[in-house]
Amino acid sequence: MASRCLYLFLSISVAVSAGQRLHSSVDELDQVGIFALHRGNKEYVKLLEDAGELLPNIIHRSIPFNSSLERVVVVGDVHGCLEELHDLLHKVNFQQHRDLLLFTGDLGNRGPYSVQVIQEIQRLGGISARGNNDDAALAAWEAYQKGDPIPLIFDWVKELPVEDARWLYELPWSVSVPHLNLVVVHGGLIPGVRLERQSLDDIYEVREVVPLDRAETRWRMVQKGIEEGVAWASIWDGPQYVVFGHDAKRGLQKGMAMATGLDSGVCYGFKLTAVVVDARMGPLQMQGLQAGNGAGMNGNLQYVSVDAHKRYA
Ligand SMILES: [Mn+2]
Repeated sequence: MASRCLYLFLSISVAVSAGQRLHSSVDELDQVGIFALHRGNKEYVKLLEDAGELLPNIIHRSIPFNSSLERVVVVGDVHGCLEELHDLLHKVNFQQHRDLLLFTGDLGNRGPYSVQVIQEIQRLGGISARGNNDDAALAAWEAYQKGDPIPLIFDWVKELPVEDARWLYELPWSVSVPHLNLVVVHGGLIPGVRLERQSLDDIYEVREVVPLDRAETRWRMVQKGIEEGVAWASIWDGPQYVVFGHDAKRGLQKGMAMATGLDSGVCYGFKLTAVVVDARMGPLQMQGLQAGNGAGMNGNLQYVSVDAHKRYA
């Protein structure tokens, strides 16, 4: 009964309509049963039918200009590593009154403090893009509310209070800071496609793309495990500067024209990384044809990393 009320509550409080047909794909790095499959998956579609379409009110969030904003601090995939998040925020001297705090998503799973990370980000006023693991955690949370079994990796969602689950439901697929020409997503963007026309699955899933035509003007996400492609960020030329996560295998990706990859694998015992953008130096733009050194771009990007305390996964 309680969970029925909860579903009603959620379906009323969350606006419907992505205006986009979602297709299915599987993240082979997340071998956790049906919860690694998301909105295109039949099981999940059933859940959506039961609960209404659980899309956030705002799919692409945009942060308005604020003259007191001095820096944007974008943190890579935290994966439940709360201690390292504290270390990193201390190292960048995060100050809530002047810094905008953004995250590339995948806040929980693998590390030891998933619930606490989700609560700490809210306490700090942080805003996260939605990761595939965040979406899968929501599916697990829903299943648990219904009394269905959930995979061990999602055991932490049993401790996730409803207000924190609601916050997760509202995670947007992208967070933009238009006056800095900056957009934060979890996976990436398909080159040549406007942000609002991107498939929602692609945004939190893509790592590699393949060309759709010989001239390489149009691209799509690879079929994972079937074909090989190139890192989408290596051919992304804007218009926005994209900061993303989701690619711990490649690790920190800098030096590209218009994108930075921040997943430096903290839960695997490597590093947690942030990029600090000086908000007073104007929009992030390519520096003519010589672009390609993201670190030097306008001099307004600074990378800061801390070591993992241990290997968690
Ligand atoms: Mn991911």
